[in-house]
Amino acid sequence: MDDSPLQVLTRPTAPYPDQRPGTSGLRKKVSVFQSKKDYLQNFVQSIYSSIDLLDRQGSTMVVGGDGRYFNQTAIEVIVQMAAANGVGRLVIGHHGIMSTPAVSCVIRKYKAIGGIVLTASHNPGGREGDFGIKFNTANGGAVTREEGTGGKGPAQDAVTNRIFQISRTIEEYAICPELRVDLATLSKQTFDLENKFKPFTVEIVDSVESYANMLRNIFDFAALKELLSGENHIKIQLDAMHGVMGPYVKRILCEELGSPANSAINCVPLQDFGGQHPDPNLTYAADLVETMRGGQYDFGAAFDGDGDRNMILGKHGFFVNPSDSVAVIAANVFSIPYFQHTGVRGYARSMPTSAALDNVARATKIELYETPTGWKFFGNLMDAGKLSLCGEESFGTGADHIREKDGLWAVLAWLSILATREQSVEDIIKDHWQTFGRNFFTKYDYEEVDLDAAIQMMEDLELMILEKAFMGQRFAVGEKLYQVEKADNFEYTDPVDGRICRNQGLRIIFTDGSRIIYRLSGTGSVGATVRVYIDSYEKDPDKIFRDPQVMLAPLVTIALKVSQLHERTGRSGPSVIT
Ligand code: G16
Repeated sequence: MDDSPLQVLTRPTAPYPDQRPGTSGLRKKVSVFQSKKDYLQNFVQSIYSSIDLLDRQGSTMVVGGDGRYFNQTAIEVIVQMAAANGVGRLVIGHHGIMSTPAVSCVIRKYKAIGGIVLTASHNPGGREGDFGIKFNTANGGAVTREEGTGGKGPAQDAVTNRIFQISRTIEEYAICPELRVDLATLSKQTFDLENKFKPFTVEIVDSVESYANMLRNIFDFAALKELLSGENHIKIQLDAMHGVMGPYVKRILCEELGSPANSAINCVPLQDFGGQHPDPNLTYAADLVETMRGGQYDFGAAFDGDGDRNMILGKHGFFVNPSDSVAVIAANVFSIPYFQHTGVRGYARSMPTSAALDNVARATKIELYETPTGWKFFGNLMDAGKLSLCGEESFGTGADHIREKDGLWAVLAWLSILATREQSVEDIIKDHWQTFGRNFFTKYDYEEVDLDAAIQMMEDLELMILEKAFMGQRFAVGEKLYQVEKADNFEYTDPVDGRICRNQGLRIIFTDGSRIIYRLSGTGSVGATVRVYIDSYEKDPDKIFRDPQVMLAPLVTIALKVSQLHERTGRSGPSVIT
């Protein structure tokens, strides 16, 4: 290593108006980061500047990404700017790769002041794809969009607002342009800088090991090993979709728990995810669904690009709806040793997620929180000791062991339940519906819709459903009759800090409890993604096994009619149906 101290430079820059973080960080096309001068540098400087200099100086931060195109380039810049901004130590994943849950785990393990995660999650990667960057705070959780806040209280100080405000007025950034870091070697690298700060250290770590160690303390690995490689072992198929999860799946499921090597597929992280959407749903993980239909495997799962999402499948491709998944884990919570030790403090789901979890909470007399979309709302509750287990319809499931949703945790939770109950996935779900009733759920996603048309539709829809006359309105479709009981724009008062979050989704709730919800996604990068969620409860044993699309067809008809979604957006159908 060169002994001469590295130069620290301050470079002039000009602000961009569009660096407001969305539901989960700043997500844009790679070309935006590449073609707009200092676009990345501006945002990274805004992150560092949002942290008090006193807290930043000599601090530890974590950096990792899902390995997508531009990951390495961005890490080089982040490292050079960390050194110039007084950060004392960076802990970085080997080759710059670290799953989102592992970043959360490593931030907590190293007691870092935060971390930078480079991912656009389930959005496609590659030169033509998306890139993303988000900041996680010391609790290991992401900071996200603070839309619709009440304007009073802690929201004004929220980190995300600070980052955005700084990005709008930024004039310069600090960087050590000559600093070169070796991401390929597990090592500790020290750099002397020609400024007042102490030497700057970079540690390249094996994040798989830290993460695996955490899981060993949550689950009964001996029981899981018996399930996966014992005498009566089950056969599983896990699809890492060429995202970050490959090395984690290989090490934990195959090497440690003994599942055969061919039970894990697409395990080599690729910069473009093999040209696919690394999104674990029925549309984008269709190959896995097809394989599972063959009946050769008892259990299947897929992960997204950064490993926080999961999709669970049973034999013959039996689909576990994510809203049901968290409810089933809740009903079987004591199959997981972690919860035996900690007990269960509370459950939570995002508002559009079906109310399946509510049924378990009610039956077990455990508090249930209904939050806006965005994992950070769960993090607040967890930090306050109010929440143990939570989930979202968007294929996110997790617990208070970290502050991100956790795909592999969800898989091990399910495998723990299979090991305890010695039943198939399908039987477990069907038993669950028989016990608690079933919340039929579907989601229609309309991706890359014209932004203005989508915003106008939402505005008009809001005006209409908030009219007094809409209340009590009846809708008849075939034999079914629905009457509106309540319609609003969902508003959340955080029970921890009293913060009010408004405009979190338009809801139409009918007298039988069925719901239609409309939201604009905060994670897309092109135009708008309109999401329509439908949830309807059924406890009649003769009906609970029916096809959700058939059961929910009347509500879908109403949802499209009320919003005029197709007419307003020029679409004839959704891009993805869950
Ligand atoms: C993020 C958030 C989730 C949210 C999801 C979808 O997940 O962490 O809480 O449910 O986006 O958000 P939207 O409906 O606004 O697109 P991820 O996996 O994309 O980071």
